[in-house]
Amino acid sequence: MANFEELSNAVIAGNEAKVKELTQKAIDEGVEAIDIINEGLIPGMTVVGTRFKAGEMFVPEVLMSARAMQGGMELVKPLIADTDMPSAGTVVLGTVKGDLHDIGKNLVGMMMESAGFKVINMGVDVSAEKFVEAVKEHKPQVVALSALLTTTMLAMKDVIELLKEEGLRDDVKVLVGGAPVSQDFADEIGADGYAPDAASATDLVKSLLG
Ligand code: B12
Repeated sequence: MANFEELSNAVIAGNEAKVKELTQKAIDEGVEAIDIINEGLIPGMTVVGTRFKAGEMFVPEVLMSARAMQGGMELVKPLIADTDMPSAGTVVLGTVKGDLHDIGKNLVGMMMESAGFKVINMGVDVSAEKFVEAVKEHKPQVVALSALLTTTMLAMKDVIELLKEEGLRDDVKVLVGGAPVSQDFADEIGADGYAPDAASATDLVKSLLG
């Protein structure tokens, strides 16, 4: 009988070796890959999100948990047919043009992946044109934009404007974040949502997609 709680705890502790060991053990015991994900890995990461939001866990620990979770995911993923993968939706994520900060953006991506979203991580210094291309190619439900500079946050507006010009604005929810960004700014540029941290960002995506 698989011990899902022990697996969750190993994710929370950020212990990648332990997560891999317990995941492999569960696989060997014949536990369904989907159950390992839904009952072991994701609940662990959910606790991490809650603790991070409450200020009880910090960025380095969250990164370790996310890495541990991904270690487990790598073992189970090949066992699941693509169509069976629980996908909550697709998110195109990137840091806007002119901006090279990616630590927070990657954290947002990892949390969203941990919550079951497919994340297309476009990297840094991504132009509005590239975001639009990605929307055409991947047909995501959400476009998530990150900016850490007061000078580059304006590029978020460019992405929204270009989505409008291309007639794609109504197909996606646009989410913005990063240290200088606020709810007021999000409203001003016509974004659908703003979140102050990675855990809230994941909650927001879930609620936007209802
Ligand atoms: C690390 C860092 C760098 C690193 C980046 C490395 C990397 N790979 O990311 C390096 C050294 C490269 C760098 C360069 C520069 N930096 Co710098 N940098 C920082 C620093 C210290 C930390 C940023 C960080 O990673 N924080 C930790 C993460 C986890 O937090 P976060 O990014 O805020 O992300 C969280 C939330 O904002 C949110 N979030 C983030 N993205 C998104 C997206 C969505 C959709 C949502 C919903 C939420 C969300 O969730 C995240 C997790 O909870 C900040 C200071 C600070 N306190 O922010 C300065 C800071 C951002 N940098 C600054 C500056 C000025 C620069 C430079 C211009 C410096 C220079 N003169 O060359 C260059 C610019 C380069 C460029 N073109 O981008 C200034 C910006 C000032 C301003 N108001 O514009 C800051 C504020 C420092 C300061 N006080 O002066 N920097």
